[in-house]
Amino acid sequence: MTEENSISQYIKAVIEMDIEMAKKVCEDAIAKGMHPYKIIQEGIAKAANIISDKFEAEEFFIPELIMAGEIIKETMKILEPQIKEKGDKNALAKVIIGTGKGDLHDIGKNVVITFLEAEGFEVIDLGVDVSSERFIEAIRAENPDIVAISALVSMTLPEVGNLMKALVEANLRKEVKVIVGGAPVTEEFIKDIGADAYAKNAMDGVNICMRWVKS
Ligand code: B12
Repeated sequence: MTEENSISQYIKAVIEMDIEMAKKVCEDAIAKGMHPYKIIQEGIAKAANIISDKFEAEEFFIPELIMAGEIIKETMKILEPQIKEKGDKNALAKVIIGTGKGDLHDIGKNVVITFLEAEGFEVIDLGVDVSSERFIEAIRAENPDIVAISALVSMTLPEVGNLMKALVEANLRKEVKVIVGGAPVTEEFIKDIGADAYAKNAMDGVNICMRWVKS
């Protein structure tokens, strides 16, 4: 099977909610040497978008969303050790990460964590539905270099704006770089709220963090 065939088979398995097939295709692709990032970027991301479109078109409902999430999580369990193995191991900097208030999506955040750790960052994960107060408390306690926020639902975006205001009020804005990711986030939004960067995927996000640390 070519890499492109494996990717299409993987997407098909997710859409058909066939968890065993998705895991098998993923394991076989890794065994044949495919880079785990290719499966995330071309397999998981495209499958998630197709699920998303079907959800919006009311062909799929919450149970399918939950099942797709489970399949993606199981796939990540196969990919995570591979990503960590391939990464650099230079101690870099400390990152505090969390999914913003009102948002329970954590798969994308966890992918970002895997990539950061693979590159040698120390990561403190605050989990999901993290309020500004909780971020501020953790920043005071942990003194990180970078704060990373994931936002998958539009209603969480104002909460990310609130966190930026809270950072200024707590006199912490100059102490940390702030990066935000997730489907509804845009460059314009980042400028509006005064964050430092937006990344459309985990790899771009980690590259930005590496540039910050090395400059
Ligand atoms: C799986 C899924 C779920 C699962 C989540 C399981 C889990 N543990 O995360 C469940 C079933 C729980 C769920 C629930 C809901 N969901 Co949902 N979900 C999805 C779906 C299909 C895939 C998300 C996913 O895991 N993608 C795969 C990962 C790998 O990609 P990713 O998250 O985008 O992350 C990548 C990048 O965005 C980026 N990134 C992400 N975060 C960060 C952070 C930083 C710092 C950086 C640098 C990069 C970065 O890097 C990641 C890797 O490259 C999306 C559709 C989509 N296209 O995103 C809808 C989607 C996000 N969900 C949606 C909705 C509406 C809901 C619900 C409100 C449904 C409901 N009526 O109950 C609830 C929300 C509950 C809540 N309060 O959060 C909407 C959001 C619409 C919007 N703009 O507001 C979407 C877009 C579907 C849709 N088209 O309607 N969902």
